[in-house]
Amino acid sequence: MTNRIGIIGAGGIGQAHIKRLSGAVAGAQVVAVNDIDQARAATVAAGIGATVYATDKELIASPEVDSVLVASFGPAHEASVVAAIEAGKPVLCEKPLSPQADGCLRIMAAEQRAGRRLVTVGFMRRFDPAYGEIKAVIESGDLGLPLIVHNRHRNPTVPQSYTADMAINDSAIHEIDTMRWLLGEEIVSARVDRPRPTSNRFEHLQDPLVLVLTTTSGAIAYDEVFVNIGYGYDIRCEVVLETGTVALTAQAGTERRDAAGARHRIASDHNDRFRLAFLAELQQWSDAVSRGQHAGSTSWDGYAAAAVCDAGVRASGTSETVPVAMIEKPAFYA
Ligand code: ISE
Repeated sequence: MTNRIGIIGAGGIGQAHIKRLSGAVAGAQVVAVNDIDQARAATVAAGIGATVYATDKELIASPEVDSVLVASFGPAHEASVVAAIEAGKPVLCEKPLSPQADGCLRIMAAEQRAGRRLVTVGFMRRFDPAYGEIKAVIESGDLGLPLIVHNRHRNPTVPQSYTADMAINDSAIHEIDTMRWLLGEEIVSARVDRPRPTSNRFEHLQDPLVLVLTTTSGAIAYDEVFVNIGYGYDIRCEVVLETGTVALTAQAGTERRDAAGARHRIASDHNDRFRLAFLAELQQWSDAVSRGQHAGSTSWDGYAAAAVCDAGVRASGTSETVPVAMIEKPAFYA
């Protein structure tokens, strides 16, 4: 059975997903598009022969739509995700599930009322083969316990609309989820260190910043978030364990060597760097929808990440270590 998908949000990430779903994901078809910008929705829909819907609610209610992919602006996610849950339709929501933990709690409440897991959160790094190898090394126990993680999250640039909080709840949220997933434990506190900012930034941004996370067991994860580094999209992660380390290597498959030296290509953006991860994520989600099952990260994962973001945002601009406030994990998400 083909999984007929409605896309809410036809901006950059929405269009990238449409491209992937239209060519490289088996058993999936984008049949409907909605965007706050009607003209953009019409152009994108015309390119793939999909129907345009004036509102997210109409798209969700349409009988031609089996499942929904939410790729709109973060603060708009909650309303669309809750509507999809209430319509009984599986939904893949881009991160953040909601920029604040409160919004995620309301999503979890709606899902529990519906009585089945319908929400998957777009934490695509969980599908990256190299991160998967790091997880396998940690879980093997061969190098002992993980003690410290050094992360680097570098973007070439961001638009002026990128707010200060987004360094945490739109960018660092990837490392926050990755740390929970790799280490298999929750994050209990957050602090934000503020080095001298680059002059190549918008005045309203602290760029770079270093988010310092502590886990239940006392492991510490550092996350350098530098969203205007200029040279490319550079994601790094090194885990320090008791008797060794394991890290992502340079992502390019080849290295060029010539009279000018040795060098390799650096990814341009997240679609480039996480190409395989995005494809694997979409394929797993679509296959699960077709089988009437849930797969991948849950609303709980979206909530736990948002709770850490809340602490990180509160810690920004202070030198405080802010505890992460979380509810007990409901049995529904066990
Ligand atoms: C963006 O929304 C993403 O999800 C990218 O993966 C991330 O690197 C970037 O910082 C975010 O703004």
